This record gives sequence, C-alpha cells and structure tokens, in this order.
Amino acid sequence: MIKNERELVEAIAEMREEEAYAIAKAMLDRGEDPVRVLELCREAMDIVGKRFETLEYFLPELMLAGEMLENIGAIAKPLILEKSGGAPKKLGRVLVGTVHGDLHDIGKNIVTFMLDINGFEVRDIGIDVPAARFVEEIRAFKPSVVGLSGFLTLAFESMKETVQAIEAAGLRGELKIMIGGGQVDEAVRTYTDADAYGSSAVAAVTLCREWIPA
Ligand code: B12
Repeated sequence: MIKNERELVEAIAEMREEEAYAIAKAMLDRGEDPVRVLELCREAMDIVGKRFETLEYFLPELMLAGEMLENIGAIAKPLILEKSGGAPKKLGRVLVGTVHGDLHDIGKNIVTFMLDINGFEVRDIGIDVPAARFVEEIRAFKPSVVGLSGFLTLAFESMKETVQAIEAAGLRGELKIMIGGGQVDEAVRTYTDADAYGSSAVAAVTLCREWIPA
C-alpha cells in the first residue's frame, strides 16, 4: 500500500473524519482509481470491526465509520460512472437484497451501483428481506441472477433459507444465486447452497457477466 493509501485507511480507522474526506478527495482529484479508494475504505472498515470486537470501539464508532464510507462513496461513485461512459441497460436482470435479520447495506449498495453502471438492470429490494419476499420479487421481476448480501453471521442462515425458498418455489432452474458480504466465503457458499460467492462488487459484476453472456 502506498503512503497516501495508508493515510486514508488510518484516518478512517482512527475516526479522523475531516482528514479522511480530505485525503480521499485529494486522491480522487489527482485521478486515482475511485474503485481502489472504495476498496481502501473497506479495508479500514475491517480495522474498525476488529476494534469493535475487542471493545476498543462501540456502536457510535461503527456508525461513524459507516457514514464516512457512504460519504466517500458519494464522491467516488460519479467518477466511476464517468469512467464507465454510462453503459446502456441491456445485459440482463439482477435482483439484489440484504437478507432477513441483517441491516448492513453499504456493501450491497456498492454492488447495486457497480452492476448498474456495467449495464445490468438491477432491482434493489433493500435490507432485512425475508425469503418469501425474495420469491415474490423473483416472480415479478424475473431476474437471471439473484444476489444475496449479508454481513452478520446470522445472515448465513437467512441466505440458506432464501436459497431453499427459491428452490421450493420451483424458481431455481431459471436463475443463478450469488452471495456476498464481509465474511462470506466458499464454506458459506457450500452451507447455503448458492451457486457462487463474490468477495467484492467487481466480483459480482464478473459473475453476472459469466452467467449472462452479452
Ligand atoms: C458500518 C457497520 C455497521 C453500520 C451499518 C451501516 C449500513 N448502512 O450498512 C451499523 C452501525 C448500522 C452497524 C450495525 C450493527 N453491526 Co455492524 N459493522 C459495520 C462495519 C464497521 C462495516 C461494514 C461495511 O459496511 N463494510 C464495507 C462494505 C463495503 O463491505 P461489504 O459489506 O463486505 O461489501 C463488499 C463485499 O463484501 C461485496 N458484497 C457485499 N454484498 C454482496 C453481495 C453479493 C451477491 C456479492 C457477490 C458481493 C457482495 O461487495 C462489497 C463492495 O466491495 C463492520 C466491520 C467490518 N469488518 O467491516 C461491522 C460488523 C459487520 N457489524 C457487526 C455487528 C455486531 C453489528 C451490530 C449487531 C451491532 C449492535 N450491537 O447493534 C449491528 C447489527 C444490526 C443488524 N441487525 O444488521 C459485526 C458482525 C459480527 C458477526 N459476525 O455477525 C461486524 C463484523 C463488526 C465486528 N467485527 O464485530 N454496523
């Protein structure tokens, strides 16, 4: 990690809000990759998360960290959009939501944004979405891919239930299911029986490109 990248991660992790915005803005003004800037924010979130676990930080710090990420995202996203040249929507439909019991949505929002600017027609159905609602939305929207997001450990159970509900409704054959969010890995994919997992918004785009050929 180069010097100003490390400074950005540290400023966020140390809750130096104004400094974090100033560094992020300076990096973007210099033309550094906005996707990389978001990735650095995510690394900072991991540090914040660890400090929360060890009781060095509490809920206000989690909230401030989330706010910083959203604010930096608001400056980075238009630049990502500019670079993409505003792709036309024609590739296929993707339904995205955070599963039941989980309110974390910053990652999901980045996934939705990246899919959108890469030419997919995305329907984002929000947070804390019960399995039955996913089934209803699939029937109405007819997506080729469903993306389940979740950060909490309990989200893994909800992801599994959602995959089972989609299967029980007879819809599994018509679509692919991808999962993602902080701690999701291959073991969680196996547990939930999803088709694939993605560790970033870029991975979500790659999976959709694979499954929905242009
Ligand atoms: C910000 C934050 C919050 C904010 C959320 C704000 C918001 N609007 O989302 C607030 C303050 C509300 C919050 C609340 C809570 N939180 Co919180 N939070 C975090 C924190 C610091 C950052 C999360 C984040 O946004 N990361 C950045 C995003 C960009 O990363 P991401 O979600 O992983 O997304 C990327 C990829 O994973 C991927 N991706 C995401 N979704 C998908 C989907 C698909 C299909 C694909 C392919 C890819 C993909 O793409 C994204 C971009 O690259 C994490 C710590 C950490 N390690 O990150 C804790 C953390 C997730 N929180 C935690 C906890 C415990 C809580 C609370 C229970 C705290 C409490 N006592 O109330 C509540 C839970 C509320 C609930 N029911 O959901 C724990 C979870 C522990 C666990 N194992 O379950 C963590 C890990 C902190 C910790 N280490 O203890 N939190």
